[in-house]
Amino acid sequence: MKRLLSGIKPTGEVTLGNYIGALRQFVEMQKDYESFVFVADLHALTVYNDPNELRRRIRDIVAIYLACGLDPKYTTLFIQSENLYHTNLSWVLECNSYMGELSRMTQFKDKSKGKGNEAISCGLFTYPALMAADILLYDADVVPVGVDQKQHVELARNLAERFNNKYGTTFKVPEPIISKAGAKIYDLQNPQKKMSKTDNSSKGCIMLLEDIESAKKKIMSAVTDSENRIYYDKENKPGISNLLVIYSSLKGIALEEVEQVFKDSNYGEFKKSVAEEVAQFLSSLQNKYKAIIESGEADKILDESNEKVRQIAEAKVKDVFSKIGVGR
Ligand code: AQP
Repeated sequence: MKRLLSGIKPTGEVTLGNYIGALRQFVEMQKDYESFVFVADLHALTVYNDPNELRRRIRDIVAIYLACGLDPKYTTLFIQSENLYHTNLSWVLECNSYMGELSRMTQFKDKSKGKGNEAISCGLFTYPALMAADILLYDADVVPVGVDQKQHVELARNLAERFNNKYGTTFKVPEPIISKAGAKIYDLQNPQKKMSKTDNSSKGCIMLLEDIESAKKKIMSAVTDSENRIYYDKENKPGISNLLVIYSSLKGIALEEVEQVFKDSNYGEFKKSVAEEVAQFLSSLQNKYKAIIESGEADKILDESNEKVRQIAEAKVKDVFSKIGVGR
């Protein structure tokens, strides 16, 4: 069976964008792959986090994974920092990465824009090598991600090929999987910009654990255009197109079908339906999340996974160390 690997980093509260662009795919694909899904907590360290907040968000992501439908029967869930081999391999891959290619990473360019060198952590620059280690440690065949992460998976492919050429076949070369619809959910107030965890306080971002009434209000006040006709046109109608994608993803029906349903509706009616759909989705998810938090089942699941991921990663790092010549 082919392997799937992906994760979410706890830099803020998990958003509807994370769900539609990534998490939903993990759930849909888990029965067809041997799945590994983790909390990318070491990736959160590229910026400062309050340690208590960070710890709470890590636990929340595990509970959200389970509440969204990741099933430990099919998916091995784990926390990145609990398997130290990630950082071992990351160093080796960093030493095989070039300043030039890391400087071309769009996320690095975006996140460091306007900041002086003293304000940008080296981790922000090198974290794609850690992400490559996350993927290559497990010989992942596929990595489902939102479109913003595609470039990093491509770097992982390049690093795998480079290492294999230098030292002999060691790593599987992974494929990114980008969902056709919903690969990028946009900010509700600025539909040119990605809905992002780091903008959690904004009116443009819906969080999975957010108060339902507040989420509905955000949909109702989403920025649209003045045409008052509902159809998908990403260039000229980014706000309405974003709402169409959100509705179609949550409802599990094609965009064309959604356009048909709302062809005679006005924006007010359409937004109300989207708000209801989002509310229903969030309310069901939040009920499951609460039950999981109260049951304490997440810790048991993580403890059981740890030995499995450690064994896989240890074997890979030993192979790498032996090939590059470190140790005795
Ligand atoms: N708005 C989005 N639409 C579709 N997919 C998205 N993803 C993130 N935002 C959207 C996908 O979610 C997965 C996990 O994201 P991440 O934790 O690696 O962080 P990120 O890509 O940097 O996304 P965020 O949420 O915007 O975090 P911050 O604000 O910390 O940078 C990835 O597969 C991502 O593509």
